[in-house]
Amino acid sequence: MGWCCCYKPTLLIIVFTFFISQPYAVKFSLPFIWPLPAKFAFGNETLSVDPTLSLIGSSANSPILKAGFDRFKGIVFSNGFVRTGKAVYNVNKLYVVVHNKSEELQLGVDESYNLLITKATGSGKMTIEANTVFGALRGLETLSQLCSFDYSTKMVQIYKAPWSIRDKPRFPFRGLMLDTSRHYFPVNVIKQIIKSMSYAKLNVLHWHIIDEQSFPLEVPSYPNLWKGSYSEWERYTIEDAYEIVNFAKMRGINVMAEMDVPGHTKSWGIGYPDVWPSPSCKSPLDLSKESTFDVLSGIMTDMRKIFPFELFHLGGDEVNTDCWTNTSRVNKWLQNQNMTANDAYEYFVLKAQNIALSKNWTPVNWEETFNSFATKLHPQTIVHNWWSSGVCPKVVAKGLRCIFSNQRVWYLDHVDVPWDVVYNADPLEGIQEAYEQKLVLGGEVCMWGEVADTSDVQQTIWPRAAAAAVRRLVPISLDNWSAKKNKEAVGVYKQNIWDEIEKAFIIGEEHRAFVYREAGKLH
Ligand code: CP6
Repeated sequence: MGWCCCYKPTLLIIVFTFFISQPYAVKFSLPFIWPLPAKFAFGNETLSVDPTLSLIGSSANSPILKAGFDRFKGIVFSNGFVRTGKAVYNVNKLYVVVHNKSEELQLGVDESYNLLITKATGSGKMTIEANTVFGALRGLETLSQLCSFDYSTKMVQIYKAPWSIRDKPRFPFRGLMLDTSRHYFPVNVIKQIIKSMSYAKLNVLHWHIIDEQSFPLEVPSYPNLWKGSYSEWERYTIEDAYEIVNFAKMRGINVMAEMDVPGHTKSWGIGYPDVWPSPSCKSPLDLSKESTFDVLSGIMTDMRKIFPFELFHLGGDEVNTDCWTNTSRVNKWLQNQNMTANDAYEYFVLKAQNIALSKNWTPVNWEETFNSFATKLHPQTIVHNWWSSGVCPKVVAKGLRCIFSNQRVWYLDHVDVPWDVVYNADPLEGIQEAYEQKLVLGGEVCMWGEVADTSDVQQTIWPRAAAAAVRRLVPISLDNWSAKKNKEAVGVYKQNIWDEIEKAFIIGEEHRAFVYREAGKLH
């Protein structure tokens, strides 16, 4: 006999009702905004929000803002209850002021906003003031997290009003890396991931498109490259890529594409075997042929049309040069050039950098390039830490910019890294000087794809990616909110995320069934 039989059902109902009618925000004295804004103040009033809430202000005709507002309403009023004749609401207008009309999304775009929720601002008006439309989107995200549906009044309410919030991110680069080479993710799953990122105010999707295992992207200049995809149903067309970039931009998220060279490239040779040093030794790319660099240049020319973000990731990690020294033709070339294997690695990376620079891109490279030939890297290079601790302090000491992704704390594929460890990491660790701290653009959590597919990728990313997103706020040493309290707050945020996790799972399963069905036809 279970323990609950000892209790009268009425008692259970009373306890249950108490829980439902006491929203979290009332029970705890914490604003459940995730990540917490830079500055905020609140009162003790409850305001109700009209389901016919309208967007007003001179920026109300910006398509990005309008779409953002529609998404906001979809989330906040998702319960299906509509305005009734009798109900009186405290707030029926959202006034948005955007000072700068440019809607170009680049690194360092102003994402700050002020959010004011008070009866005193007019007749039931809320105000978001931002310098750019992307700041206004961040304000909408914060506002949506302050709205909750109250089951007793059947109204969407804002507790603890009036609210005054002034927010701006601590870092211009707050990334999530997705690897679509080890496992293919359908476009709609990538969109789910992008949606989830917007809830945590992450602003860069680092798309590790290609690797050894598969080459899923269409490249018109070299149309056989995507022969290296897993199947014709596990590919991204140019249109798919545009769609992803645009979907992200509507949410204030940049897409940083990666072409990881010269290692991690075996899949290139399925369409163009000439890029392999030999049919039995397939990576790194054959640097002895000029045609190899024509392929690089062709890929970059085509990608440049799709990816407007000024940063382009050239990889450069884990290069094993054995195929160069062990292939006699390539080895002979090295000797003629008077190059050691390390010289050759440097030669390749710098040549790839120059191609990227000629296409008006800022090169990003994994840390091995810095560890091997720091002073030779182009001064605009952004070094991406992953392997060891203390890399960013060395990078900024040399005057270069850095992105923090220490694998011990921010590699999401390491499923044994717990929430607290992700939460407590800080990109500025070990860097004291303000002018050096400025060179750390931010951080990125990495979701490597060997061990995750559509059925579990979202569950592996969240909620730990949201824990890293908190570092947009303050360094841990100045954090007024204990990790424990913030953990309670993540529960609210997870409701949004769970929806997207579930959708991504269903889309993935449908796509898998589709691929099996289509592939079945072939046999
Ligand atoms: N693929 C690529 C990977 C990794 C890297 N680059 C990787 C290495 C070690 C770990 C996790 C991921 N799978 N292209 C390193 C940047 Cl532990």
